[in-house]
Amino acid sequence: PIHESNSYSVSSLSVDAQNLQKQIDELSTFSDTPAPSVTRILYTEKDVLARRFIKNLMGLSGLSVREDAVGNIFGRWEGSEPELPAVATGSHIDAIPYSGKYDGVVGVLGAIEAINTLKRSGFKPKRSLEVILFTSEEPTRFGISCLGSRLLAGGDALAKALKRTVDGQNISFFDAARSAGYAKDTDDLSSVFLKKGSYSAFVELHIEQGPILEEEGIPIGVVTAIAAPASIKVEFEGNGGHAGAVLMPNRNDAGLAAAELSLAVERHVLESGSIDSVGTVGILELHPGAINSIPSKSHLEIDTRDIDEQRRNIIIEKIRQSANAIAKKRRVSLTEFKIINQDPPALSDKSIVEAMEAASKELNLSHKLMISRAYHDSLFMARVSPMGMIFIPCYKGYSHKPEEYASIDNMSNGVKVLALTLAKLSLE
Ligand code: HGY
Ligand code: MN
Ligand code: MN
Ligand code: MN
Repeated sequence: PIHESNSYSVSSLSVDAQNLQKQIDELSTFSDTPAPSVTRILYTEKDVLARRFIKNLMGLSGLSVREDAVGNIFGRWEGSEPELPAVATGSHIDAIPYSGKYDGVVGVLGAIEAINTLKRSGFKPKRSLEVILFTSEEPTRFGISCLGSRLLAGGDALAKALKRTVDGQNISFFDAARSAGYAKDTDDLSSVFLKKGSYSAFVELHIEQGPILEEEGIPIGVVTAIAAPASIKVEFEGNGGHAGAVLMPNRNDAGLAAAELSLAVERHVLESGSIDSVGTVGILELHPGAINSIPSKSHLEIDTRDIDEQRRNIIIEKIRQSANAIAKKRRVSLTEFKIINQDPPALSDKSIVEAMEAASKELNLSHKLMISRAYHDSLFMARVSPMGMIFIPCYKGYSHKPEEYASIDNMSNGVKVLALTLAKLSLE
Protein backbone atom coordinates (compact mmCIF):
# COMPACT_ATOMS: atom_id res chain seq x y z
CA PRO A 1 0.00 0.00 0.00
CA ILE A 2 1.21 3.48 -0.79
CA HIS A 3 -0.18 5.21 2.25
CA GLU A 4 -1.04 3.34 5.44
CA SER A 5 -3.63 6.05 6.15
CA ASN A 6 -5.61 4.45 3.33
CA SER A 7 -6.51 0.79 3.26
CA TYR A 8 -6.39 0.83 -0.57
CA SER A 9 -3.49 -0.49 -2.57
CA VAL A 10 -2.37 -0.71 -6.19
CA SER A 11 -3.69 -4.26 -6.54
CA SER A 12 -7.16 -3.17 -5.41
CA LEU A 13 -7.48 -0.71 -8.31
CA SER A 14 -9.94 -2.47 -10.56
CA VAL A 15 -11.39 -0.55 -13.49
CA ASP A 16 -14.84 -1.43 -14.78
CA ALA A 17 -13.65 -1.17 -18.37
CA GLN A 18 -16.74 -2.82 -19.86
CA ASN A 19 -18.94 -0.17 -18.27
CA LEU A 20 -16.57 2.57 -19.44
CA GLN A 21 -16.81 1.30 -23.02
CA LYS A 22 -20.62 1.15 -22.75
CA GLN A 23 -20.67 4.77 -21.58
CA ILE A 24 -18.38 5.84 -24.43
CA ASP A 25 -20.66 4.10 -26.92
CA GLU A 26 -23.79 5.67 -25.42
CA LEU A 27 -22.24 9.16 -25.32
CA SER A 28 -21.28 8.83 -28.99
CA THR A 29 -24.97 8.53 -29.91
CA PHE A 30 -25.45 12.21 -29.00
CA SER A 31 -24.21 13.31 -32.41
CA ASP A 32 -25.40 15.40 -35.35
CA THR A 33 -23.83 13.03 -37.88
CA PRO A 34 -24.42 9.29 -38.34
CA ALA A 35 -22.28 6.67 -36.58
CA PRO A 36 -19.41 5.85 -36.63
CA SER A 37 -18.74 9.59 -36.93
CA VAL A 38 -19.42 11.96 -34.05
CA THR A 39 -20.27 15.65 -34.38
CA ARG A 40 -21.09 17.46 -31.14
CA ILE A 41 -20.85 21.23 -31.27
CA LEU A 42 -20.90 23.65 -28.34
CA TYR A 43 -24.39 24.46 -26.92
CA THR A 44 -26.28 22.46 -29.56
CA GLU A 45 -29.12 20.15 -28.50
CA LYS A 46 -26.80 17.11 -28.75
CA ASP A 47 -24.22 18.90 -26.59
CA VAL A 48 -26.90 19.59 -23.95
CA LEU A 49 -27.99 15.93 -23.96
CA ALA A 50 -24.37 14.81 -23.61
CA ARG A 51 -23.82 17.22 -20.71
CA ARG A 52 -26.90 15.82 -18.96
CA PHE A 53 -25.50 12.30 -19.47
CA ILE A 54 -22.19 13.27 -17.84
CA LYS A 55 -23.81 15.17 -14.95
CA ASN A 56 -25.92 12.10 -14.22
CA LEU A 57 -22.83 9.87 -14.13
CA MET A 58 -21.07 12.36 -11.84
CA GLY A 59 -24.09 12.20 -9.51
CA LEU A 60 -24.11 8.39 -9.57
CA SER A 61 -20.43 8.50 -8.53
CA GLY A 62 -21.35 10.56 -5.49
CA LEU A 63 -19.75 13.74 -6.84
CA SER A 64 -21.35 17.10 -6.04
CA VAL A 65 -21.93 18.88 -9.35
CA ARG A 66 -21.74 22.59 -10.14
CA GLU A 67 -21.67 24.48 -13.45
CA ASP A 68 -20.25 27.92 -14.19
CA ALA A 69 -21.67 30.66 -16.44
CA VAL A 70 -20.32 29.17 -19.67
CA GLY A 71 -21.01 25.52 -18.80
CA ASN A 72 -17.72 24.26 -17.40
CA ILE A 73 -19.00 21.40 -15.20
CA PHE A 74 -17.25 20.41 -11.92
CA GLY A 75 -17.86 17.11 -10.08
CA ARG A 76 -16.29 17.22 -6.62
CA TRP A 77 -15.36 14.44 -4.16
CA GLU A 78 -14.84 16.29 -0.88
CA GLY A 79 -11.59 15.35 0.88
CA SER A 80 -10.84 15.19 4.61
CA GLU A 81 -9.19 18.63 4.31
CA PRO A 82 -11.58 20.46 1.98
CA GLU A 83 -9.98 23.84 2.62
CA LEU A 84 -6.78 22.69 0.85
CA PRO A 85 -6.46 23.38 -2.90
CA ALA A 86 -8.07 20.42 -4.68
CA VAL A 87 -6.57 18.03 -7.22
CA ALA A 88 -8.42 18.26 -10.54
CA THR A 89 -8.67 16.15 -13.66
CA GLY A 90 -10.87 16.34 -16.75
CA SER A 91 -11.16 17.02 -20.46
CA HIS A 92 -13.82 17.81 -23.08
CA ILE A 93 -16.74 16.05 -24.82
CA ASP A 94 -17.32 18.40 -27.74
CA ALA A 95 -16.39 16.84 -31.09
CA ILE A 96 -15.49 18.50 -34.39
CA PRO A 97 -17.57 17.54 -37.47
CA TYR A 98 -17.25 13.93 -38.58
CA SER A 99 -14.76 13.02 -35.86
CA GLY A 100 -14.44 10.12 -33.44
CA LYS A 101 -15.76 9.08 -30.04
CA TYR A 102 -12.58 9.02 -27.91
CA ASP A 103 -10.96 12.49 -28.26
CA GLY A 104 -11.61 14.25 -24.94
CA VAL A 105 -14.23 11.70 -23.88
CA VAL A 106 -11.61 9.29 -22.49
CA GLY A 107 -10.48 12.07 -20.15
CA VAL A 108 -13.98 12.79 -18.87
CA LEU A 109 -15.58 9.32 -18.62
CA GLY A 110 -12.16 7.89 -17.71
CA ALA A 111 -11.82 10.45 -14.91
CA ILE A 112 -15.23 9.51 -13.50
CA GLU A 113 -14.23 5.83 -13.70
CA ALA A 114 -10.93 6.69 -11.94
CA ILE A 115 -13.01 8.18 -9.10
CA ASN A 116 -15.17 5.03 -9.02
CA THR A 117 -12.03 2.87 -8.99
CA LEU A 118 -10.61 4.78 -6.02
CA LYS A 119 -13.92 4.60 -4.15
CA ARG A 120 -14.13 0.85 -4.74
CA SER A 121 -10.58 0.46 -3.45
CA GLY A 122 -11.41 2.14 -0.13
CA PHE A 123 -9.29 5.23 -0.86
CA LYS A 124 -10.12 8.35 1.17
CA PRO A 125 -8.94 11.66 -0.36
CA LYS A 126 -7.22 14.28 1.77
CA ARG A 127 -7.34 17.03 -0.87
CA SER A 128 -10.71 17.04 -2.61
CA LEU A 129 -10.75 15.52 -6.09
CA GLU A 130 -12.57 17.32 -8.92
CA VAL A 131 -13.55 16.08 -12.36
CA ILE A 132 -13.93 18.98 -14.82
CA LEU A 133 -15.86 18.86 -18.10
CA PHE A 134 -14.51 21.88 -20.02
CA THR A 135 -17.31 23.54 -21.90
CA SER A 136 -15.73 23.53 -25.35
CA GLU A 137 -12.21 22.57 -26.32
CA GLU A 138 -12.73 22.54 -30.08
CA PRO A 139 -12.79 25.84 -32.05
CA THR A 140 -15.64 24.68 -34.30
CA ARG A 141 -18.54 26.98 -33.43
CA PHE A 142 -16.93 30.32 -32.48
CA GLY A 143 -13.40 29.79 -33.81
CA ILE A 144 -11.96 29.88 -30.29
CA SER A 145 -10.12 26.77 -29.09
CA CYS A 146 -10.24 25.76 -25.42
CA LEU A 147 -12.90 28.41 -24.77
CA GLY A 148 -13.85 27.05 -21.32
CA SER A 149 -10.33 26.51 -20.01
CA ARG A 150 -9.13 29.85 -21.47
CA LEU A 151 -11.81 31.59 -19.41
CA LEU A 152 -11.02 29.51 -16.30
CA ALA A 153 -7.39 30.60 -16.69
CA GLY A 154 -8.61 34.19 -16.57
CA GLY A 155 -9.31 35.51 -20.04
CA ASP A 156 -10.31 39.16 -19.50
CA ALA A 157 -9.84 40.00 -23.19
CA LEU A 158 -11.69 36.85 -24.24
CA ALA A 159 -14.58 37.59 -21.83
CA LYS A 160 -14.95 41.02 -23.49
CA ALA A 161 -14.56 39.65 -27.03
CA LEU A 162 -17.31 37.09 -26.41
CA LYS A 163 -19.82 39.92 -26.01
CA ARG A 164 -19.50 40.60 -29.72
CA THR A 165 -18.76 37.06 -30.95
CA VAL A 166 -21.17 35.35 -33.34
CA ASP A 167 -21.06 31.92 -35.00
CA GLY A 168 -21.37 31.07 -38.70
CA GLN A 169 -25.16 31.47 -38.54
CA ASN A 170 -24.82 34.89 -36.91
CA ILE A 171 -26.00 33.56 -33.52
CA SER A 172 -24.30 35.44 -30.70
CA PHE A 173 -22.21 33.57 -28.13
CA PHE A 174 -24.60 34.64 -25.35
CA ASP A 175 -27.75 33.63 -27.24
CA ALA A 176 -26.18 30.22 -27.89
CA ALA A 177 -25.09 29.86 -24.25
CA ARG A 178 -28.58 30.84 -23.04
CA SER A 179 -30.22 28.35 -25.39
CA ALA A 180 -28.21 25.70 -23.53
CA GLY A 181 -29.23 27.09 -20.13
CA TYR A 182 -26.05 29.04 -19.32
CA ALA A 183 -25.13 32.72 -18.81
CA LYS A 184 -28.76 33.21 -17.72
CA ASP A 185 -28.56 36.38 -15.70
CA THR A 186 -25.23 37.82 -16.70
CA ASP A 187 -22.96 38.72 -19.57
CA ASP A 188 -20.09 39.34 -17.18
CA LEU A 189 -17.99 36.18 -17.43
CA SER A 190 -15.40 37.15 -14.82
CA SER A 191 -17.27 34.80 -12.43
CA VAL A 192 -15.78 31.97 -14.52
CA PHE A 193 -12.16 32.91 -13.80
CA LEU A 194 -10.62 30.47 -11.30
CA LYS A 195 -9.40 31.95 -8.03
CA LYS A 196 -5.63 31.69 -7.66
CA GLY A 197 -4.59 28.46 -5.96
CA SER A 198 -7.87 26.69 -6.65
CA TYR A 199 -5.97 23.57 -7.57
CA SER A 200 -2.69 22.06 -6.38
CA ALA A 201 -2.56 19.91 -9.53
CA PHE A 202 -4.43 19.30 -12.77
CA VAL A 203 -3.97 16.00 -14.66
CA GLU A 204 -5.65 15.17 -18.00
CA LEU A 205 -6.01 11.70 -19.51
CA HIS A 206 -6.19 11.77 -23.32
CA ILE A 207 -5.59 9.58 -26.36
CA GLU A 208 -2.21 10.39 -27.93
CA GLN A 209 -3.69 11.47 -31.28
CA GLY A 210 -0.40 10.29 -32.77
CA PRO A 211 1.14 6.89 -33.66
CA ILE A 212 4.19 6.75 -31.38
CA LEU A 213 2.92 4.79 -28.36
CA GLU A 214 1.21 2.18 -30.53
CA GLU A 215 4.26 1.84 -32.82
CA GLU A 216 6.62 1.44 -29.88
CA GLY A 217 4.24 -0.80 -27.95
CA ILE A 218 4.31 1.46 -24.90
CA PRO A 219 1.03 1.66 -22.95
CA ILE A 220 1.50 5.02 -21.21
CA GLY A 221 2.69 8.44 -22.42
CA VAL A 222 3.81 10.96 -19.78
CA VAL A 223 3.53 14.38 -21.40
CA THR A 224 6.35 16.85 -20.65
CA ALA A 225 5.12 19.77 -22.81
CA ILE A 226 2.26 20.86 -25.07
CA ALA A 227 3.08 22.49 -28.43
CA ALA A 228 2.28 26.17 -29.10
CA PRO A 229 -0.88 26.52 -31.24
CA ALA A 230 -1.98 29.49 -33.38
CA SER A 231 -4.84 30.14 -35.79
CA ILE A 232 -5.34 32.85 -38.41
CA LYS A 233 -8.41 33.97 -40.41
CA VAL A 234 -7.77 35.40 -43.90
CA GLU A 235 -10.13 36.95 -46.50
CA PHE A 236 -9.35 38.09 -50.06
CA GLU A 237 -11.68 40.11 -52.28
CA GLY A 238 -11.61 40.59 -56.08
CA ASN A 239 -14.04 41.66 -58.79
CA GLY A 240 -15.34 38.20 -59.58
CA GLY A 241 -17.25 37.99 -62.83
CA HIS A 242 -18.28 35.66 -65.65
CA ALA A 243 -16.06 32.56 -65.99
CA GLY A 244 -16.42 32.69 -69.77
CA ALA A 245 -16.43 36.35 -70.61
CA VAL A 246 -13.62 37.74 -68.42
CA LEU A 247 -10.27 37.06 -70.13
CA MET A 248 -7.38 35.93 -67.95
CA PRO A 249 -5.37 39.20 -68.02
CA ASN A 250 -8.44 41.06 -66.71
CA ARG A 251 -9.02 38.85 -63.71
CA ASN A 252 -8.25 39.30 -60.03
CA ASP A 253 -9.30 35.91 -58.74
CA ALA A 254 -9.76 35.76 -54.93
CA GLY A 255 -9.91 31.96 -55.11
CA LEU A 256 -6.48 31.64 -56.68
CA ALA A 257 -5.09 34.06 -54.09
CA ALA A 258 -6.36 31.69 -51.36
CA ALA A 259 -4.94 28.69 -53.18
CA GLU A 260 -1.54 30.38 -53.55
CA LEU A 261 -1.53 31.38 -49.85
CA SER A 262 -2.38 27.80 -48.85
CA LEU A 263 0.69 26.57 -50.71
CA ALA A 264 2.72 29.41 -49.16
CA VAL A 265 1.70 28.14 -45.69
CA GLU A 266 3.10 24.73 -46.57
CA ARG A 267 6.29 26.28 -47.94
CA HIS A 268 6.93 28.51 -44.89
CA VAL A 269 6.39 25.56 -42.54
CA LEU A 270 8.71 23.26 -44.50
CA GLU A 271 11.42 25.93 -44.69
CA SER A 272 11.39 26.32 -40.87
CA GLY A 273 14.06 23.63 -40.69
CA SER A 274 12.23 21.61 -38.06
CA ILE A 275 9.94 18.58 -38.29
CA ASP A 276 8.11 20.04 -35.28
CA SER A 277 6.61 22.87 -37.34
CA VAL A 278 3.16 22.13 -38.78
CA GLY A 279 0.64 24.16 -40.79
CA THR A 280 -2.83 23.33 -42.05
CA VAL A 281 -5.51 25.12 -44.09
CA GLY A 282 -8.56 23.24 -42.82
CA ILE A 283 -11.16 25.76 -43.99
CA LEU A 284 -11.18 27.26 -47.52
CA GLU A 285 -14.45 28.80 -48.76
CA LEU A 286 -15.05 30.49 -52.14
CA HIS A 287 -17.83 32.96 -52.82
CA PRO A 288 -20.22 32.70 -54.64
CA GLY A 289 -19.14 29.06 -55.07
CA ALA A 290 -20.55 28.63 -58.59
CA ILE A 291 -18.58 26.78 -61.23
CA ASN A 292 -18.98 29.51 -63.83
CA SER A 293 -18.34 32.49 -61.56
CA ILE A 294 -14.85 33.79 -60.79
CA PRO A 295 -14.53 33.77 -56.95
CA SER A 296 -15.01 37.36 -55.77
CA LYS A 297 -14.31 36.42 -52.15
CA SER A 298 -12.30 33.71 -50.42
CA HIS A 299 -12.10 32.84 -46.74
CA LEU A 300 -9.40 30.57 -45.34
CA GLU A 301 -8.44 29.56 -41.81
CA ILE A 302 -4.89 28.53 -40.99
CA ASP A 303 -3.74 26.40 -38.06
CA THR A 304 0.00 26.47 -37.40
CA ARG A 305 1.91 25.05 -34.43
CA ASP A 306 5.37 24.25 -33.20
CA ILE A 307 6.91 23.17 -29.92
CA ASP A 308 9.20 26.21 -30.35
CA GLU A 309 7.14 29.39 -29.95
CA GLN A 310 9.71 31.66 -31.66
CA ARG A 311 9.89 29.42 -34.73
CA ARG A 312 6.11 29.34 -34.93
CA ASN A 313 5.91 33.14 -34.71
CA ILE A 314 8.38 33.48 -37.59
CA ILE A 315 6.13 31.25 -39.70
CA ILE A 316 3.13 33.46 -38.87
CA GLU A 317 4.99 36.59 -39.98
CA LYS A 318 6.05 34.92 -43.24
CA ILE A 319 2.42 33.93 -43.88
CA ARG A 320 1.40 37.55 -43.31
CA GLN A 321 4.03 38.79 -45.78
CA SER A 322 2.92 36.23 -48.37
CA ALA A 323 -0.72 37.26 -47.95
CA ASN A 324 0.22 40.86 -48.68
CA ALA A 325 2.50 39.96 -51.60
CA ILE A 326 -0.11 37.67 -53.18
CA ALA A 327 -2.82 40.34 -52.82
CA LYS A 328 -0.61 42.85 -54.59
CA LYS A 329 0.47 40.49 -57.36
CA ARG A 330 -3.09 39.33 -58.07
CA ARG A 331 -4.65 42.78 -57.60
CA VAL A 332 -7.09 41.48 -54.94
CA SER A 333 -7.58 43.17 -51.59
CA LEU A 334 -6.59 41.43 -48.38
CA THR A 335 -9.75 42.31 -46.48
CA GLU A 336 -8.88 40.33 -43.37
CA PHE A 337 -5.73 38.93 -41.79
CA LYS A 338 -6.71 38.18 -38.17
CA ILE A 339 -4.69 36.15 -35.69
CA ILE A 340 -7.36 34.41 -33.62
CA ASN A 341 -4.95 32.88 -31.11
CA GLN A 342 -1.18 32.74 -30.80
CA ASP A 343 -0.56 30.77 -27.60
CA PRO A 344 2.72 29.89 -25.88
CA PRO A 345 3.55 26.22 -25.23
CA ALA A 346 3.03 24.78 -21.74
CA LEU A 347 5.44 22.70 -19.67
CA SER A 348 4.20 19.92 -17.39
CA ASP A 349 5.02 20.31 -13.70
CA LYS A 350 8.04 18.23 -12.67
CA SER A 351 6.45 16.78 -9.52
CA ILE A 352 3.34 15.75 -11.44
CA VAL A 353 5.50 14.09 -14.11
CA GLU A 354 7.24 12.19 -11.31
CA ALA A 355 3.90 11.16 -9.79
CA MET A 356 2.68 9.87 -13.18
CA GLU A 357 5.96 8.02 -13.73
CA ALA A 358 5.82 6.47 -10.27
CA ALA A 359 2.20 5.43 -10.79
CA SER A 360 3.10 3.78 -14.11
CA LYS A 361 6.01 1.92 -12.49
CA GLU A 362 3.89 0.71 -9.56
CA LEU A 363 1.37 -0.61 -12.05
CA ASN A 364 4.12 -2.31 -14.05
CA LEU A 365 3.27 -0.24 -17.09
CA SER A 366 6.14 1.06 -19.20
CA HIS A 367 5.88 4.72 -20.09
CA LYS A 368 7.43 7.19 -22.50
CA LEU A 369 8.12 10.87 -21.87
CA MET A 370 6.78 12.81 -24.84
CA ILE A 371 5.41 16.14 -26.00
CA SER A 372 1.82 16.71 -27.11
CA ARG A 373 1.51 18.12 -30.62
CA ALA A 374 -2.25 18.48 -30.15
CA TYR A 375 -3.38 21.20 -27.80
CA HIS A 376 -5.65 20.42 -24.83
CA ASP A 377 -7.43 22.17 -21.99
CA SER A 378 -4.27 21.36 -20.02
CA LEU A 379 -2.50 24.06 -22.07
CA PHE A 380 -4.60 26.67 -20.25
CA MET A 381 -4.97 24.93 -16.91
CA ALA A 382 -1.15 25.10 -16.81
CA ARG A 383 -1.54 28.86 -16.41
CA VAL A 384 -3.37 28.48 -13.08
CA SER A 385 -2.22 25.13 -11.72
CA PRO A 386 0.69 22.69 -11.94
CA MET A 387 -0.26 20.46 -14.90
CA GLY A 388 0.37 16.95 -16.19
CA MET A 389 -1.05 14.77 -18.98
CA ILE A 390 -1.33 11.00 -19.40
CA PHE A 391 -1.53 9.62 -22.95
CA ILE A 392 -2.79 6.22 -24.05
CA PRO A 393 -2.18 4.71 -27.50
CA CYS A 394 -4.85 5.09 -30.17
CA TYR A 395 -5.23 3.07 -33.35
CA LYS A 396 -2.60 4.19 -35.89
CA GLY A 397 -2.66 7.57 -34.14
CA TYR A 398 -5.93 8.34 -35.90
CA SER A 399 -7.95 11.24 -34.46
CA HIS A 400 -10.42 13.88 -35.62
CA LYS A 401 -11.91 11.21 -37.87
CA PRO A 402 -14.43 8.36 -37.35
CA GLU A 403 -11.71 5.66 -37.37
CA GLU A 404 -10.42 7.04 -34.03
CA TYR A 405 -10.17 4.11 -31.58
CA ALA A 406 -8.64 3.21 -28.21
CA SER A 407 -8.79 -0.38 -26.89
CA ILE A 408 -10.45 -1.26 -23.59
CA ASP A 409 -7.08 -2.43 -22.23
CA ASN A 410 -5.35 0.81 -23.14
CA MET A 411 -8.17 2.85 -21.62
CA SER A 412 -8.13 0.69 -18.49
CA ASN A 413 -4.37 1.22 -18.09
CA GLY A 414 -4.81 4.97 -18.52
CA VAL A 415 -7.59 5.09 -15.94
CA LYS A 416 -5.47 3.16 -13.43
CA VAL A 417 -2.47 5.46 -13.88
CA LEU A 418 -4.79 8.46 -13.54
CA ALA A 419 -6.43 7.03 -10.41
CA LEU A 420 -3.11 6.29 -8.75
CA THR A 421 -1.69 9.68 -9.71
CA LEU A 422 -4.75 11.46 -8.31
CA ALA A 423 -4.46 9.43 -5.10
CA LYS A 424 -0.82 10.39 -4.68
CA LEU A 425 -1.45 14.07 -5.37
CA SER A 426 -4.49 14.11 -3.09
CA LEU A 427 -2.46 12.83 -0.12
CA GLU A 428 0.39 15.31 -0.61
O1 HGY B 1 -6.65 20.53 -32.45
C1 HGY B 1 -6.25 20.05 -31.40
O2 HGY B 1 -5.07 20.00 -31.16
C2 HGY B 1 -7.21 19.49 -30.39
O3 HGY B 1 -7.33 18.11 -30.59
N1 HGY B 1 -8.50 20.12 -30.50
MN1 MN C 1 -9.64 17.43 -30.72
MN1 MN D 1 -9.01 16.62 -27.33
MN1 MN E 1 11.08 7.74 -16.81
